[in-house]
Amino acid sequence: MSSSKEPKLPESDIPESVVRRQMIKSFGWFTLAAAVPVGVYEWITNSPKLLGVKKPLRRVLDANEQIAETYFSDTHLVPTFPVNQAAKNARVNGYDGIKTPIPEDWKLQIDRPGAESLMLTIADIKALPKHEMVYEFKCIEGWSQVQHWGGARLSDFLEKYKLGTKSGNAPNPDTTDDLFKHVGMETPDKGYYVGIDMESAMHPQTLLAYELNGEPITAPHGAPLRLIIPVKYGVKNLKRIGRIFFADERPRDFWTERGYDYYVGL
Ligand SMILES: Nc1nc2c(c(=O)[nH]1)N[C@H]1C(S)=C(S)[C@@H](COP(=O)(O)O)O[C@H]1N2
Ligand SMILES: [Mo]
Repeated sequence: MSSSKEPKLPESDIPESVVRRQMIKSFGWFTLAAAVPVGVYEWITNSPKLLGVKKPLRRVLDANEQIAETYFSDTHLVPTFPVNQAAKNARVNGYDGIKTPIPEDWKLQIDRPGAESLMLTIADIKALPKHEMVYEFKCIEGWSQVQHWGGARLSDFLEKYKLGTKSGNAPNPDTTDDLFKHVGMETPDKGYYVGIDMESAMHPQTLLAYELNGEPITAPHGAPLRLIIPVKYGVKNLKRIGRIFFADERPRDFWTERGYDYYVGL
């Protein structure tokens, strides 16, 4: 992975820790270990990002994996906050799949087995009921921030367009066999991709988000449309969605391929 071609996106207030992480990514582990003072070396060896999920967190994830196996069962809501507690400048983290300009002809491609792909516009998403949510966004690297997001519920979207089922009917709690087990999402350039278990996808706080702090999402935050999924760590909150598809097998997942737990639930 190279970050030498870091994009010149607006709002390029990249925090130092991100720069550090990008350095680690591009220099590689051994180069860095050989080149930096001991204190920094220790900081790195203590970093969950490089060593994978640390043990105590790991146990929580395993418990969550079991919960996540039961469809529609996990409707617990993450805590929400008054809007004035939201960060005015939301932190930016991660540019994989968004290093090029937003495609001018951007459409949301939805692949349905046995049917033609749907090609939707942002207006189609905005036509769904809008939900705003202020909650604590959590990155697995160890930072979190209270942020204010707006968009359509993914569950409303699946319902309206009759998606996520093998029958082509709207999802129905009484016929969970009909649901695909996973939702896959990827950026238009396929440079970043995630797989989400269907239960978490259907969670009422999971949004196809197009607003941050009441304004259209900016490019670094994933314009024109991104996933906001509070029951997962940041890694699953894919920015700039290009395509959505459904599968029983786990869709490929960018950070799982780099050593993270697949579910990374909170
Ligand atoms: N396309 C894309 N989406 C992404 C990432 C990325 O590198 N590329 N990084 C993820 C990670 S690790 C985090 S913490 C969040 C950060 O979202 P933000 O930049 O809006 O804070 O985006 C997630 N979604
Ligand atoms: Mo993250």
